[in-house]
Amino acid sequence: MRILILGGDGYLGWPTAMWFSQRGHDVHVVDNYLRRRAHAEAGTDSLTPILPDLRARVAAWSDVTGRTMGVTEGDLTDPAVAEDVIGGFSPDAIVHYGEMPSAPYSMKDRDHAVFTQTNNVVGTLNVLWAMRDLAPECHLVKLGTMGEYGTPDIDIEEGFLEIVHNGRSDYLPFPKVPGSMYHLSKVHDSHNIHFACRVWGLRATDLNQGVVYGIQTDETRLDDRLATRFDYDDVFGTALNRFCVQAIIGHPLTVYGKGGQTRGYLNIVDTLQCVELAVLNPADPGEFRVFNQFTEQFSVTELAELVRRAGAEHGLEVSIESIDNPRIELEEHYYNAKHTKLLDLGLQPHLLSETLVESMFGVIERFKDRVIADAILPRDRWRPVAQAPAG
Ligand code: NAD
Ligand code: USQ
Repeated sequence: MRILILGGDGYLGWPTAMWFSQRGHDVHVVDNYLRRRAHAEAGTDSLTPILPDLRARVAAWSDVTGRTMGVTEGDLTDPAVAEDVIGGFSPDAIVHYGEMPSAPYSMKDRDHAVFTQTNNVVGTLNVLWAMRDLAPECHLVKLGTMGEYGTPDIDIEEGFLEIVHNGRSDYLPFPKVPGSMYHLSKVHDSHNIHFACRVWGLRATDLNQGVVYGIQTDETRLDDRLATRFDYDDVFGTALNRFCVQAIIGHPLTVYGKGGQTRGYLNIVDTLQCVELAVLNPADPGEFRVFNQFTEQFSVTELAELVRRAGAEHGLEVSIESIDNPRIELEEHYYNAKHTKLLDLGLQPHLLSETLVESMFGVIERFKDRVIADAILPRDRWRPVAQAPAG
């Protein structure tokens, strides 16, 4: 198949591009290096050293495997970029990772919030219009997030919910009550994509993905030059990845508030499997499918305890510290989200274990001299100054 990977320079996009290329697909990657620029501006960096740009990465990929990929360095918010690449490459499937993915980044201040929503919503609109006019048969596989649903006090369904109201019933999108300006951008995307399917007959799968952890995939292991980025800082690092780095450098694990915040999680190798399952089993024309993409749910405290146990196995003394929550979110809540559709398609989950965490420790230890310790503790608070706790 001809597969276009938007955001192909990112944590998930680069391993996905290699995964499909290794399996004989014709792959083209697009990125504008937003993630790299955001790190440069903040004085942070990936723990794993990565090659300077996509051209260098693709050259290394060719060197190691004899396979190649097309590259476009461009911004999806520019309609000409979306049109040129979608019209020129004529993809069978578009895997769309190309957005700003961080909740803390989107909540820093007004400018970051406006940028996040503009970047994500406009980029996706440009993709939808280019698909409508230039590739109407193509299947869009869009990375959304479990955070679109928020933490409602009822079970979370996979995208849609049967609602009975005043004696009538309908099958409608599940209510979305997200927890950040970033997560909101994904809700806006979902509505726009659903609209494009209903009105123009496009086909799309919205992957409501949980929090991803892990560093290595079969392809990154082939050669150090094929490594994907791995972030542990307060803005772009995600919970388990951060905790693993903290354990290795002897920093107390930073549980925000009471630690009862519960989310769906999955291994990066399962992201690749899920995306492949979605691509190989496309939605029908006019269909907007939603899959909840995670394998297990954990509270933050459960994750921290697991990392502490894995640390003990590894000879590390790991402490856990509850710190003032920089975010505004429920710290104790009900959470039960369905996630059967990808299992029905054949997903074989790689579940979280102390052994897996120890294998992450092994990679992190190799690069621990690169850790920027100042970037561990949260530097921004979401609460407006007027609402900050006294003292
Ligand atoms: P990432 O930042 O590493 O990857 C996104 C890539 O898209 C970056 O390389 C960035 O430069 C590029 N990009 C952003 N805006 C662009 C634009 N306007 N034009 C072209 N390229 C652009 O993030 P990631 O962790 O790999 O996440 C990938 C996708 O998956 C994101 O959409 C994110 O919201 C979603 N997601 C991630 C996780 C996770 O835990 N990592 C969980 C759920 C969903
Ligand atoms: N948390 C801590 N300590 C930390 C870091 C995080 O307690 O050091 C807590 C957060 O407060 C939150 C939970 O852990 O309650 C998850 O935070 P996170 O930073 O790991 O994940 P999140 O902000 O939700 O965002 C990440 C990705 C995003 C994706 C989302 C999936 O950055 O792209 O959309 O996971 S989900 O969480 O399902 O919405």
